[in-house]
Amino acid sequence: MIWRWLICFSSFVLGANAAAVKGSVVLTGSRESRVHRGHDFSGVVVWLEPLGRIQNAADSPPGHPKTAEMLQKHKMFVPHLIAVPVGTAVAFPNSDPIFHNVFSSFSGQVFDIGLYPPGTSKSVVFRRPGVVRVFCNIHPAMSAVIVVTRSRYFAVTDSHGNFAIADVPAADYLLQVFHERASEETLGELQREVSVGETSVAIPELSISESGYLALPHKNKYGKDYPPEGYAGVTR
Ligand SMILES: [Cu+2]
Repeated sequence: MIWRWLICFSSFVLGANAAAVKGSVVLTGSRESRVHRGHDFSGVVVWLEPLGRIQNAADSPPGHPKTAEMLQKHKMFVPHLIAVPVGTAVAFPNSDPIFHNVFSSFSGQVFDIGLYPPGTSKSVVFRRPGVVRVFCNIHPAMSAVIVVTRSRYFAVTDSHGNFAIADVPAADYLLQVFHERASEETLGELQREVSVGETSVAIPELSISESGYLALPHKNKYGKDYPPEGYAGVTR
């Protein structure tokens, strides 16, 4: 009995009973030309939430790096979207010759790391799973999304819409999807259970509609409209 347990444990630690989960995403009904003309299907997050007894082990694998980076460059966050597991410290280096700020007032995680000068960086640790929309209090056009997943088994689609989650331990999972320009209802319908064994799993193509999406202006960190440029000494 002890030997059987040891073999099972070793298999998990060494990743013997693990496989890749792959698939692709298609975006439809988009108003963005890079999507409907350029067929750029990047930026969709796909992740696997373990179901059942493997959950704790799969959520806390040894040696997993818990840092990530989102640059501030040319008055943009680069990349616009990242996905990280819970507990990750995300650094926001300021690569511009001007001051920037990073804040979020959305439910995923509320924070404000203040104004900081060119060539410096500040970090935030994301301790709760959820979708965190990130802004700069000076530049209203700056926005980004950080998807904090409960599980480490996630991927973000490339420009072709392809994703691949490597080394997923054999178990049953709930596949979940996030796309910035899709409704919660649309994303909810894409959820499905996935059983992972010793061979790769191919997920049937995921079609995500952007129809009905409207980008709304956000407020500054005080919950108010951004002052117009030039007003009260505001320069951007
Ligand atoms: Cu800024």
